[in-house]
Amino acid sequence: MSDPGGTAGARRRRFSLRLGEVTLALGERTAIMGIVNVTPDSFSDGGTFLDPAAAVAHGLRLAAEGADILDVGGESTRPGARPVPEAEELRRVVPVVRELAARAGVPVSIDTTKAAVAEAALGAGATMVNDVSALRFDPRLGEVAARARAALVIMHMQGTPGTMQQAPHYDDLLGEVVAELAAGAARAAAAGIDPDRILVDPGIGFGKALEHNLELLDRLDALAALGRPIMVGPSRKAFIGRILDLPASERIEGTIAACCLAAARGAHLVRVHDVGVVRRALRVCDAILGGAA
Ligand code: HH2
Repeated sequence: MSDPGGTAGARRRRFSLRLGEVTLALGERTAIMGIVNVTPDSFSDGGTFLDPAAAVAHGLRLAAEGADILDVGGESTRPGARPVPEAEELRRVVPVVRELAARAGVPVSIDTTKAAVAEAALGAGATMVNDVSALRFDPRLGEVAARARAALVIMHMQGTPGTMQQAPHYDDLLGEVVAELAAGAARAAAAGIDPDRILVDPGIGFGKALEHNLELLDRLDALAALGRPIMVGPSRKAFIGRILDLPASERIEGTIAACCLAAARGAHLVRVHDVGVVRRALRVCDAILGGAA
């Protein structure tokens, strides 16, 4: 599609992201990461996909609905969540990653903060690591991702899931988030990860009050200063529930609104539970923004 005003290029820089055998073009249209939570306690779908066969079927459905990447996680990071022992997390995610990597036809990401879990998942066919701690929790995780030549998502979180929502405070929200993401990207590069394989994420809901989440989404383009693709995960989160006074199961329209706004503010990749409806909404947004529908 033509871009007479050059606006789409100005809004979103183009990147190509290597994920194993697949090269994902980022920036032309908004890419989607579909969420596969193999957990009993995730905030919106805990327990639904704890059975490996149900998780695999769900992942295959999300891929058929248009997910560009599937993100498999075995530990909830919702506020106050209990840490999951490594052996249990391995037991939950590895069989699901193996099946999806073989059958889904799209790259698989592992959502973990633990090096041992990442290592096993990468061995089972994952090509991306989504670390909500930005390499703060497990010093070995960077090395593991580097050795496997995996892509790495560096996400911003103030504190830890156990305490992060108690009293989030920032003197300069955007400045602090950008600086901490830059520090995370530097840790990744020091661990040997190719800078071309790093993505950044402001961590919606991770040590953020309502007004912080709203400002981060509205000013997402500030993250472009980091020179890396921008990922964002607003899906069904509490800030939407606060605005609409609705439970997680009824936050789809709010999720779509947040994803469309994020795309217009420069997001390359959105991480969502409801892939089909978000895909359709983003096709319209991307057409308006001058990218491929
Ligand atoms: N949000 C969640 C988990 N992982 N990763 C990135 N990069 N960005 C996010 O915003 C993000 C994430 C929380 O959502 P969910 O996985 O649905 O819930 P839970 O952590 O309760 O399993």
